[in-house]
Amino acid sequence: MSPIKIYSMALQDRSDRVRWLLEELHVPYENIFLKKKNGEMNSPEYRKLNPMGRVPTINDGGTVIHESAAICLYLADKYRQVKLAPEINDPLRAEYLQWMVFSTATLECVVAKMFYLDGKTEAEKNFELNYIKEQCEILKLAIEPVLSKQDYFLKSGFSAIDIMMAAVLPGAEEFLAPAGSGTARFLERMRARPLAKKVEVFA
Ligand SMILES: N[C@@H](CCC(=O)N[C@@H](CS)C(=O)NCC(=O)O)C(=O)O
Repeated sequence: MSPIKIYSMALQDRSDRVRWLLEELHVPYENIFLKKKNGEMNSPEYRKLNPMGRVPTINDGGTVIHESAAICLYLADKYRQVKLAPEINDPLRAEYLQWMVFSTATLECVVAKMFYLDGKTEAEKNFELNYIKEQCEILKLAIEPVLSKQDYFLKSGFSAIDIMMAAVLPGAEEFLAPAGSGTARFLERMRARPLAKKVEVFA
């Protein structure tokens, strides 16, 4: 069986969570780094895999998927013997799906705004930062009660959700994970995981 191909620009784009999950699942993969400057994101061959010219995309023996959360849902289910996803009939499955979708659809939508502050005037930056801070206070209402009472998002233990969340949260860590919070302790725990270090998720 040929290894799963991961298309990305670098180790630290949104492919980080896919690579980390594959490591935790002990599944071989091949990195294909696209050079944006050379137009490789927009080549006709790549557009066939991802019509938007974005990353990550995986090709698993002809099964092609983009959207990092969908990729992680697919992989954790496909290799379910490793138990990084609750089974379909497990009562925790609903919570699992909720957090997996939350990680990109709700959390990353806010966190990603931190990456677009460059080039803005001071006034625009302050306006934007106030908005992000306000939104993070709302996000914390969902996240912090969970992480202040348990080590992982699911009470059953480490799962694919923790990978998704740990890959996204650091982008707005100052607002989402103040010192002493359950979220800060969670990130510390995730940063210590050998396979996260191996694939340089937190570099
Ligand atoms: N929601 C998508 C977002 C994908 C996305 O926007 N990826 C960025 C890189 S992290 C990208 O490809 N940007 C296009 C570019 O930089 O040209 C996911 O989670 O996979």
